[in-house]
Amino acid sequence: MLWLLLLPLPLRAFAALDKTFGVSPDLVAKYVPSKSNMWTCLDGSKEIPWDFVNDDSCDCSDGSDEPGTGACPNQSFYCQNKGHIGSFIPSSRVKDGLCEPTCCDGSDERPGVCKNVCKQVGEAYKKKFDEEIKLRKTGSKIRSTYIAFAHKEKKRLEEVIESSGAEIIIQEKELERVRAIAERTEALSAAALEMKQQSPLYNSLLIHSNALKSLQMEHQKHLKREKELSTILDSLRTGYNPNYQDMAVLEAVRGWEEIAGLPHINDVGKDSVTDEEAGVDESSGDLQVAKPAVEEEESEFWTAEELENDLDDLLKTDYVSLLLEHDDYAQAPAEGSVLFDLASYLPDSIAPQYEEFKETFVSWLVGLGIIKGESPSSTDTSRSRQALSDAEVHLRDLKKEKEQAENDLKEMFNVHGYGAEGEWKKLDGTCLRTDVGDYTYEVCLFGEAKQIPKKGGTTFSLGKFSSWNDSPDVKPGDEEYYRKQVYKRGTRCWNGPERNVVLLLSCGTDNVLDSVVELEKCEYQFSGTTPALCLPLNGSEGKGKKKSKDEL
Ligand SMILES: [Ca+2]
Ligand SMILES: [Ca+2]
Repeated sequence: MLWLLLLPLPLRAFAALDKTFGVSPDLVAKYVPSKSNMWTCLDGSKEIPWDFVNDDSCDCSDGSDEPGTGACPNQSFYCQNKGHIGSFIPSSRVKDGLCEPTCCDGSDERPGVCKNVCKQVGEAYKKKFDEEIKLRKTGSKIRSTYIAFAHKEKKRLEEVIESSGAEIIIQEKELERVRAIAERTEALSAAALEMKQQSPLYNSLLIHSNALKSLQMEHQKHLKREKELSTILDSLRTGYNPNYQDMAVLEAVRGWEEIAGLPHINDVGKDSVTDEEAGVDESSGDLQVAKPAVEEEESEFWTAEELENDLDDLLKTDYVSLLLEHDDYAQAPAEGSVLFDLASYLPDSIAPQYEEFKETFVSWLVGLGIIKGESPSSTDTSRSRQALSDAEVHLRDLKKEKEQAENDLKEMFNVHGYGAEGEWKKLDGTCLRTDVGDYTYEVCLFGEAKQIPKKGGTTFSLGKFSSWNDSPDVKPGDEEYYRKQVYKRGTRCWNGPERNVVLLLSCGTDNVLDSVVELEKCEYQFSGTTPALCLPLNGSEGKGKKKSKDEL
């Protein structure tokens, strides 16, 4: 009797609509009536007559009774799109009078309203899909060479780490040994130097030097005094009153004029004298003092000018170095010296051992009275010091090399670095360029992005590599993660922020930069392609595509 109450059925408009119309393929099996011709809403909340399904009136609270009409809110409608791939649209777009582009079969509207274009759409899609497959095939082959490169590089780095590690151990021992030699040699030399300084020649040289320094000081004092005196005499000469007939004054003036080579003050201005005095230096300060009579040795003596300019340098001589130099010089041809020069005849490889051995050997010879007690010369000191600093530099270089290799290796198969498969390592430092307007834009992967003016001018840094896709909703290591690189901290814009770049990448057979746009002031977006993003077709992505193709 109850069903009689529900009789005003004929009012329902789409009674003829297929019950599975608009049902997603994986739910079709659930759209069958019960024996009593009833149907249960998908959420199990209610049982309704089978006729109520797709009757354009919402009966189930979950809306599942209206898959093919827009009667229930927030539902999905499935277009079968035969000849292409099925798709879902919001049920509100069903029979709204507009042809939904994703429903190429036109099933979202009444028959005859929208044309079925699935054949054309499907063909175009297939063509594009095949092209993509081809691109991916070629690209992934290149990508696999990148991965191979990373493995080779990994092996190389491991070898570097191992060999430099072993070398470091050896070099550390070597450094210890060389340092000990250097310290011993230096200690010996200090004692030897003290002895050398007892040399009468050295002591005499110091006395000469001191005497010369004193003489220079005295000389300067006298020059100053002479200058003051000449000033006094000059003013006497020009200022005295001849009318007083003071013979003492006149004599002084005459005497001064003679020494200084000046004309008599009373004759100045008279023609007769000027010729005679013309060549004379009038500057009384620069006196030509009587020259020494030792003519034959004149060339060896210093001129006043040399005394003035060069004496200081001479007095600055490092007498200790001079002493050591002299010692080497004097020692060279002397008896027993072949011992000290032997090192220069030895191959470099055994020279250090020789140096070490020499001390012992010499002490034996001294002990046996065969040679006089001598000590290594300054060349020994500088040589052992050089060996020490060479060893230090070598060790530092080895450590640097090892550290660099370790860091590179760490980044190699790192999702944050060169990718889990190392596929990006090959591109480290690869520079991509493109011209836009008056500029060439360049990005060196994992390096720096630049804006280079074509007609000359300042090149701006647009930022240095900072990270892969830094959006919080992208998981490091996902394909999406590697589709974006961020370059930050470029040259600051005038009155603005630092320039930065977002590089968007997609699969392509070449590493190229396709476009550059300035999204906002100083914010650049570069787009390009790279084989590093062409995942192999048998990967998860390839399977997904195949599946959708099977659905055709
Ligand atoms: Ca209904
Ligand atoms: Ca529509």
